Amino acid sequence: MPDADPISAIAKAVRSARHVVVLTGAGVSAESGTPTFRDAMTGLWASFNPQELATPEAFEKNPELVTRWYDQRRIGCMACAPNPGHLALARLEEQLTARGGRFTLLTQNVDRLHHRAGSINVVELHGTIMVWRCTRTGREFTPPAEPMTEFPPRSPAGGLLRPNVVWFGEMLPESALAAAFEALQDCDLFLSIGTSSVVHPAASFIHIAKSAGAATGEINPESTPITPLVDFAARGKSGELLPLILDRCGPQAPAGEGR
Ligand code: BJW
Repeated sequence: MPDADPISAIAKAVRSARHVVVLTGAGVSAESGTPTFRDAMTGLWASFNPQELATPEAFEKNPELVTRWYDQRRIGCMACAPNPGHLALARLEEQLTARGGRFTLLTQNVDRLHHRAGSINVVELHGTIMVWRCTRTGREFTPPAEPMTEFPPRSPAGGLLRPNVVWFGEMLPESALAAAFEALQDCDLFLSIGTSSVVHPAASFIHIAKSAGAATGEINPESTPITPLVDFAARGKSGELLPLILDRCGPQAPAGEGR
């Protein structure tokens, strides 16, 4: 049953939690100017479906198109800065760990904005767009900050380079899944923030947290398939609501990019 004042209820739950697990999605980066996954197609890309481009089959069929799309998104992400939602999550981690608690940030985002905000214990479930890997050798590369000039890009070994992200039908990195399961089984508060909760396995994480006895909450302007399951549903933008939660959790460290 949703709480009448979900912001205060979430803040109260954070204050008393021993281990908070936060799952984030593209909505958390929306206020930084990066389009959400399902809103990503504008301009030249308007006629494409992101769900069709984010697949190994699309890359195999048209590596030039897929790598152009990812490189444009990579450059777009680098031009964005963490927003108050990212920064509030980093401060919450700092507060919780300072009092001997645990904070685990499971992110589906590939933009690295949580790292840039100063979050430390971040698990990248879907990889990152900032690292690319050779399809021939598996070797990873961090491309320079400028747009790529060759599509599809190639590694020095001559193999095609692809973004080090997880596409539909691919397994999540084993280490990320193991870290997520361990944290979910240990947590006493689970918050799902800025995700449509339609992509698995992340969309099922709430069930693991609930089985572990954790309280659960959601922050999103819209309701999602997990809304009926949560104890606290806060409707609104994470960049506005997370700073309010932080304010109600205790003294605030100075804001700014990084720590
Ligand atoms: C705001 C806001 C603001 C706006 N503040 N909020 C079980 C059942 C059914 C299917 C499956 C299943 N298990 C596996 C599958 C298949 C598949 C899947 O889930 N398909 C579904 C579509 C049905 N999953 C997989 O294939 C996964 N692999 C896997 O499970 O391997 C084993 C296996 C394979 C096959 C069969 C069975 C098992 C891999 C999933 C990889 C997802 N990869 C992507 C692309 C990454 C690279 C890239 O970015 O291009 O990850 S897809 C895309 O979706 C991306 C995102 O991380 C992910 C989630 O999206 P997200 O973050 O929720 O974004 P949006 O846009 O959907 O939502 C934004 C939300 O923000 C909205 O709710 C807004 O309201 C909100 N918002 N502004 C807060 N200011």
